[in-house]
Amino acid sequence: MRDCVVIKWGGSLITDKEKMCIPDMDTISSLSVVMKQCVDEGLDIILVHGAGSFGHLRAKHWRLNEGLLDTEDFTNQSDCSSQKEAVSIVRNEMLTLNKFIYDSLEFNGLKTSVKPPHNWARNTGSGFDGDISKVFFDYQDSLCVTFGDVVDCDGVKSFGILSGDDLVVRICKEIPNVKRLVFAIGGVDGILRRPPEDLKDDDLIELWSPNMKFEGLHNTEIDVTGGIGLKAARGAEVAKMGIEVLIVNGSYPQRVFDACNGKEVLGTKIVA
Ligand code: IP8
Repeated sequence: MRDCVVIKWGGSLITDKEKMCIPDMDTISSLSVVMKQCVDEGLDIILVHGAGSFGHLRAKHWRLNEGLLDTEDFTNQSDCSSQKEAVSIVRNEMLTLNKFIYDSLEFNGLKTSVKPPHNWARNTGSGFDGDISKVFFDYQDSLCVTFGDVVDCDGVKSFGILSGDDLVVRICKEIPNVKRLVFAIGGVDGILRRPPEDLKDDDLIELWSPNMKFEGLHNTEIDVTGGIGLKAARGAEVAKMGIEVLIVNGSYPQRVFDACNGKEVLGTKIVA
């Protein structure tokens, strides 16, 4: 059996996070080349991508992470006037972002199989309901891709945001041959001791375990999910299962390749 690597492309890496729905095509193309090289090296790859400016900005405006709210306290947007409309627009935005990624992977010769979570997952957090082994049945024949999404939820909540960081935990748990999990993130080399703006030379934490503190950057103005803190916590859950977990700067294709292939690389290794 080939080794399987689960990789998360962070939303801030693959989109322009300040401007609504603009992909970073250069980064998407260079990461797609790396995925092809990894498959050629003999790895099964499952790709999970974040939302960046395709999901977070509108989801934040309509507080979709809080579920259906009994309040009129929203400002209408020119193309959206209710939370329910926002749910379907954000789902479409995620499909649009995914199509850029799908096209780029296929262009590089990868047979790609897309699994939009709103079609198969329910509820949020890493304990969400969804049959991973059934949905990802073809991961050994195709490069399977899924992404953070708005999913239906039980009860009055009605819907919520399922982060790609939660999806990776369950994929690592339920796909039998996962050897490592790689978070390719934007703008930083890994987990930093202090926020990037106050950074000193030796502030990259090369080995991180949950008892270590750090002042992670989480842009709550923009993000409806958990930023680097959620990645660290979910990474630790996965490391506990005996799977290698790395966070690397996704703007350096060689680092992403080395991380996926278990070579020494600049970044943060997470241990349980
Ligand atoms: O960027 C968020 O997914 P993430 C999904 O992986 C939406 O946390 C729709 C905001």
